[in-house]
Amino acid sequence: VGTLQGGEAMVMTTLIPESKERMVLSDLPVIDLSGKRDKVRKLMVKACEEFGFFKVINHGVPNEIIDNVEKESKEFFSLPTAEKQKAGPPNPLGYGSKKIGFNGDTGDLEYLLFHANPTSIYDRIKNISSKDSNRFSSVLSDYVDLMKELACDLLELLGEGLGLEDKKTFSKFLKDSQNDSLIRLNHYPSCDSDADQRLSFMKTKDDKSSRVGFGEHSDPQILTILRSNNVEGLQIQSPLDGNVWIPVKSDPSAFFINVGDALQAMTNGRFVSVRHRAIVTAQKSRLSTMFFVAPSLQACISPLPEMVTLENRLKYRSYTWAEYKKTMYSLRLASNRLELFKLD
Ligand code: GA4
Repeated sequence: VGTLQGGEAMVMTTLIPESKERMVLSDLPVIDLSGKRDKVRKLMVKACEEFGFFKVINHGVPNEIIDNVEKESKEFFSLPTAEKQKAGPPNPLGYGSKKIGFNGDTGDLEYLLFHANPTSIYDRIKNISSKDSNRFSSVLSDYVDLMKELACDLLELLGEGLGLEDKKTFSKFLKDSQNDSLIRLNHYPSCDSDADQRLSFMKTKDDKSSRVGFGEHSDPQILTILRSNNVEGLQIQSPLDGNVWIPVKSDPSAFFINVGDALQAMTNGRFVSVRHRAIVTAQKSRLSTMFFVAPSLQACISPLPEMVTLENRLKYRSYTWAEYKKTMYSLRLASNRLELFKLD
């Protein structure tokens, strides 16, 4: 993916033939945040409408903090299982391995999931004796602070880009001290385990031996900021054809942003909450960090009046974030939760 200076985004819609029948959309929007504000917000709105997904560069988050998070999470995941479990069972917050949610979903990963605030981070990791928990939690808290700042900027740019009367309409949810935002560290072990090696003689030429790290889903929150190490794995569902998965080239120096269900609802369907998944094919293990921007439990999510017109009638009913969470935890990972809030 090439990048242009000054807030240019390049949406290359080069179709690369994978086979005669299948075409793959290979490149996704890249937005240079050091560009002119007016241009940046227009490109962001376009990306959210077309893909529900974009990559940001020149984001201003210092490399040192990003590297610290990667180093600390690598160290954490290499600890003995009993130590990692001291972060608590995933109820849903805590340390989890293979199990996702409460309804039988599984994935080839282990993870840490916390509320994005210093006290809950520290409370979860303070008992991990073989790790300096003060350091681990301070690194994560620093990262969360920067993610909040970046998310506020992005949400305000989107508010402006949509021409909303109050540009803080979206960022207000995150500025609320009761916000339910989360931080998640995922570790996808590499694909070259002994078992894989032993099974390799059974593989056909077409079998690229990929495993599902985290199955397809959309994020329930407002916005997600993802960063991963230099290992591929993330795929987004093509907005043009639900059967096509677009591999996202890894870029450890960038952040990947995706629209969540709540932003789709508030924009009355103008922005799309993109379905995505993580695949494990690499010989190296993948580490990713996600910051999920969520409102407070009492917050009401409803289509903004500005987004409802005669041509684009009211699509979703209002809901509280608490109500949405209850619904999402009662369903499978791949369910289309927002459909249940759709008006006829
Ligand atoms: C998907 C996005 C976030 O990772 C997450 C996930 C959550 C979990 O792992 O506990 C969920 C999933 C996610 C959506 C449906 C429910 C809840 C697992 C699951 C089956 C933390 C989130 O908020 O929703």
